Amino acid sequence: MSTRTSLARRMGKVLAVGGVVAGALLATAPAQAAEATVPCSDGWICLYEHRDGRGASIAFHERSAGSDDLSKIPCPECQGGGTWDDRMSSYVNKTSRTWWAYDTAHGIGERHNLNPVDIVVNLGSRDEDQVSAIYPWG
Ligand SMILES: [Ca+2]
Repeated sequence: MSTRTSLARRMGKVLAVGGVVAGALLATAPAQAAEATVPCSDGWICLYEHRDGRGASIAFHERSAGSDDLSKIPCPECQGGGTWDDRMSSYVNKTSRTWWAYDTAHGIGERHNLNPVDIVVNLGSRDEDQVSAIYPWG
């Protein structure tokens, strides 16, 4: 509990400085990433590279602004490297807010509502690997 809390605090500090945070800290736990229930701390929305919370992950704090352009966030842990653009396939939203995910950077294109939820939600097959921007709403 204290470890997870301090991790969240540290990531929150990074967020406050950089605006966004890459999920390297969460992604370095391969043993946990393979489990059906993926750890995601309260107050965070966690995005996953693959369905069922598998693969690399990235987390945004509920007080952050999200990301206007996920191609600006590197994902060295992702399959083939690259960035978080067109990567997300599942998520857990442990914030109190609905988040908006867009298929195109800068909030353009099709929007998906990511409502608060404690379990991993897979995007539809048509929507996975499409998200390019994500913002908290409300
Ligand atoms: Ca896209």
